[in-house]
Amino acid sequence: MLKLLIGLGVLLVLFVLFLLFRLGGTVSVVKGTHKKRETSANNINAFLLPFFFIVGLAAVFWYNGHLAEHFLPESASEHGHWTDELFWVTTAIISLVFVLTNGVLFYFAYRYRFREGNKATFYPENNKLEIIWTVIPAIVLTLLVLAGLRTWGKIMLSDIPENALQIEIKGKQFAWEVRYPGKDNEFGAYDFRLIDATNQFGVDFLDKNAMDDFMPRKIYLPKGRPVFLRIRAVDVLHSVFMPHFRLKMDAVPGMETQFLFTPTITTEEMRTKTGNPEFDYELACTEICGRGHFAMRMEIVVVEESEFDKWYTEQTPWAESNMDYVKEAIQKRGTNQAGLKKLENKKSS
Ligand SMILES: [Cu+2]
Repeated sequence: MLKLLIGLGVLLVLFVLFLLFRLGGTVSVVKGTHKKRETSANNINAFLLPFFFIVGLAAVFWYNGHLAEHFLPESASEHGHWTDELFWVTTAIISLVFVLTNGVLFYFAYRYRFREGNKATFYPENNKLEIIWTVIPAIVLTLLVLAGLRTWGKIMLSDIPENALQIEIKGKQFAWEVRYPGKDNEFGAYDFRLIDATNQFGVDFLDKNAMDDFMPRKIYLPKGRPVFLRIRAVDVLHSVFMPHFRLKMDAVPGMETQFLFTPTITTEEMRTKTGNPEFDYELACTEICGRGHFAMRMEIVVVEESEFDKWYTEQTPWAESNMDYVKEAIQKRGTNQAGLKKLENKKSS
């Protein structure tokens, strides 16, 4: 309803302006001034230029103010604050320059509108002005790019800390799967040729490190501890997107990508912060990867480190809950006596 009213209002304003324009023409004919080259239409148009600029700008700021409630909440990762800061500094500079330059542009169109007897000044060049508006943007842009590069380096090139939790994320049409390395903190080897309906990760059970790997339905993360993601895809390009952590990294078939970050706010804390008791972090796919793309969502739960450790030890290794499959796989392809023994012990205990 409101939209309809606004639409009608805009139409009405346009209609009134049109009438004024026609009226101006008629009056000038009656007055006998229509021979003059400076008409009221010229003045109205000159006035409308800055008028629409101001109205349009006000509407943009008003609309953006209303959009703010859809913005992401405070970053839940350490590096997210750096990228947010970069984003807002850049946006502020761009907005300021946009308002200034366009303000001048529309004001000049009004100020120097055609008037009877006015004569244009011949002004072919001004080197000083040219230098100023080349050098200042060059310096500002260089500083912005350097700041961006520094931040990128800090996020992407830092060493993986000893205590980092390693998680493997695999994208496929159309689901995410995650693998934790288990108690030994070492992932078992994998081979894409071993992928089948049961063994979705293609884990190689001839590797003893594979025996305690587990694949939960949700991603659990410890607050305050670095997390190292190892990202893979099996079919097409997918993209690991965790907006609340300001994290995005493509999942590429045949090539492992990675991301190191530190969660700083637990799910519970974020629920309090956002005032939304149903808030959940999520992993989504940002690559339009096919028909079921929308289904690529996985919940992320951030908990305090002690709670995380408890959860971690409670998880059942995949090999344990798929014992028959693993035994068969091992017998078919070779030996992993240590692994088999471990499984047997589990069974008898
Ligand atoms: Cu996808």
